[in-house]
Amino acid sequence: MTNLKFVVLFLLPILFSVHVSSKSPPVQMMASMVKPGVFRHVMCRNSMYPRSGVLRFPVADEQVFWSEPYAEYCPPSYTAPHIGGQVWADEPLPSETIQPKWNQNDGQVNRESFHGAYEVRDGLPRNPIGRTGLSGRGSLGRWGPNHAADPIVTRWKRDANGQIVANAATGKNILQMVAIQRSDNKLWAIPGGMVDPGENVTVTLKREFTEEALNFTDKANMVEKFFKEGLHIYSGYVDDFRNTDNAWMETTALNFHDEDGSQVGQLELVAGDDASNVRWTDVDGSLKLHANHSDIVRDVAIKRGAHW
Ligand code: RP5
Repeated sequence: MTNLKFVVLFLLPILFSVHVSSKSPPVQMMASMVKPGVFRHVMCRNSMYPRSGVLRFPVADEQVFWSEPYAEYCPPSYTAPHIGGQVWADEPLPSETIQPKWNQNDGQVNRESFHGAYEVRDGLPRNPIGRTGLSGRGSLGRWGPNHAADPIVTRWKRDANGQIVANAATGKNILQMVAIQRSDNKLWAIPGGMVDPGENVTVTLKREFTEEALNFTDKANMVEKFFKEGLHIYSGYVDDFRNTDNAWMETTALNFHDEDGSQVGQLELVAGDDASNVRWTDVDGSLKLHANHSDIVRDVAIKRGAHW
């Protein structure tokens, strides 16, 4: 066999298969890393800002990072009128009298980002990921990071006999999670919510789940006990459709797992607060959720050795 024939028949197929299996991770895998300078947000670009007639200034993938020159960049400024005067919202900025303490705890308000110190330009904090096509606060209450907490409550999928169900292709057991349907964008999501000023994240996780997925159940003791042991999944930026150049969502996500399905796995789910629906949902790679919640859930599946 000539050298050329050897290369064509044997070496090229091997090289090609290696190339295919070691290709760069798909976009959704990148999303879970959410590293400034690497991750480019998607949900908060090139769209109409929710519940407004304000169109974001166009930002292409290669124009996201602040380090990339974009001389024509001229985003409209928008802060939703309904947040004015709310106790959960900051005062308008820039201001000659008000000076928030950026990048630290400002009284009861946590203005620290999980991604390190963010820049402050002309008196306003700058989105650590990059351009969103909109300045101002949009409908977010805080300038800079708006901290949320996301509880991913899971159990194993079981058949009518109570046996755990595995996926036929991967052989791995299938997880189910509690998902709510958000009333604002109608997307299914982890039942998370905002951390109140001075509130411990562990309290937010429990409170939001009880409000949105149980509609204030009378099983408070059981929920209290169940939420004692959480597995940390993610802390960082959320690719939320409300983000702007000066205000953005960050979250702390923990997984609470009902191994034998005897605790929260037994409770009747009732949608409450700003959730219009709630249900147990099978966890797998086809799951489409609000913001980058699917990436967070994928990490739960990986950590639990479950099917994805
Ligand atoms: C997402 O929005 C967070 O991950 C969290 O799930 C949620 C918090 O906002 P609200 O549901 O309180 O509007 O970005």
